[in-house]
Amino acid sequence: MASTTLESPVSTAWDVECIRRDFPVLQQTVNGKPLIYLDNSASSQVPQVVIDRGSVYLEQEHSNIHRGVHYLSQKATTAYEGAREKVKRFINARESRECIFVRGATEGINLVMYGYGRKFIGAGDEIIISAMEHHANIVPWQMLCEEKGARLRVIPMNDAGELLLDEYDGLLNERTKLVAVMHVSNALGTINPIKEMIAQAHKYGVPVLIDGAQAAPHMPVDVQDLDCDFYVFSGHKMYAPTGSGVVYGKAELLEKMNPFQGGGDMIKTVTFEKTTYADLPNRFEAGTPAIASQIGLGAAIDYLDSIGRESAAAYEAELLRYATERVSAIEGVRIIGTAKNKASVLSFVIDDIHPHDIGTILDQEGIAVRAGHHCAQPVMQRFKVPATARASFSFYNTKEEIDVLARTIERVIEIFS
Ligand code: 7TS
Repeated sequence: MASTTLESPVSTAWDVECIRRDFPVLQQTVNGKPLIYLDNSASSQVPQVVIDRGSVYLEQEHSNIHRGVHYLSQKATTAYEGAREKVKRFINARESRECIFVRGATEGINLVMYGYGRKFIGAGDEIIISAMEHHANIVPWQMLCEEKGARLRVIPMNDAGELLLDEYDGLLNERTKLVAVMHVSNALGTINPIKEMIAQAHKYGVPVLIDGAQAAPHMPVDVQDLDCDFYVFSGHKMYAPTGSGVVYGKAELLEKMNPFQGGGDMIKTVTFEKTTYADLPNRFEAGTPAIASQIGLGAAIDYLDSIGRESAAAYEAELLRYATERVSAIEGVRIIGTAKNKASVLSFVIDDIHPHDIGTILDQEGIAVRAGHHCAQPVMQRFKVPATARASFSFYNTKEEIDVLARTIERVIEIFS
């Protein structure tokens, strides 16, 4: 079984050993074993070029942005705004001012909740989310519903972890004021048909927010082609440092929204009587932002461009197919999330063994997976499991690592039998 898949044309075209050399963290051992890092959905690792870009900033450019006429401030501002240009190209936004820098997807969704939701959603209105959302795309909307007397509606899913689009159709109506759905599920791996879902919502004039935290690292994203109204993602899941992230919003919507936070850099004029706000994107970036992290995000985008996003995605698809084949063949293992269209996530449970025990034994072998509810408790409830073990892949993982994962899962079962 292994030999046929190892000879696939995609895997031979992708020089994974060369790619791995770009990531210093992967060169270490854990518990005396080579690190096998399969927790990429939580945070991916950072390549040397991104680390180096951060060092250059800290060694030669560190200064506050936008406010200074002096040399260093101008250098920092140029680098920070340069990163915004890279983000614009990365997601094909019309204009860079449509790309707001935030700390991550969570802050991005909260920004839209405060700025758009609190202004435009009221009593009796409805917000549609899906049954597979991360808590980051549930809780802010629940808070808004509670505050405003609005109602949260939930698109259900089938046993494979695919959204029921007929049900979605039935939920859309003249009371719907926003649809907020994830592009790719962090707990199940499902890739949702968001382009169709966005078009469907637009028939009712309803704007759509896409939580792209698990999509941006794994597939090309074109916000104009998708025609989404908002798209949010985190840098630390796409090879950049923590503290970086983006809210894309259509300019005409961002222009109408309330600011998220008040403070420096987001104003035009301030008197004690009245403040006027800055233009986009500054209006949504109060205070000193995570300058070093966002510059790192720009460097991570350059890195992804340099290795080829399409080839990386094809290699990751092959890894997922191989891992699914190997792990699902083990007796007693049940895969949670078997959608036809999936990306980079393999969640599983083993009869009578708690996922935390699986995670602990895997760790002893140097294998990093995540065990828990993955901030998606409703998904766990839907599949009637307390938690899952989750292996999540990146283009720097190998089939040999998946072989070690599969063998170690077999050992876990032996230990507990
Ligand atoms: N949305 C999705 C789909 C996510 O997977 C996550 C984080 C978030 C939002 C929140 O991102 P943050 O960067 O603001 O924290 N998901 C995970 C995970 O699956 N394991 O750890 C974090």
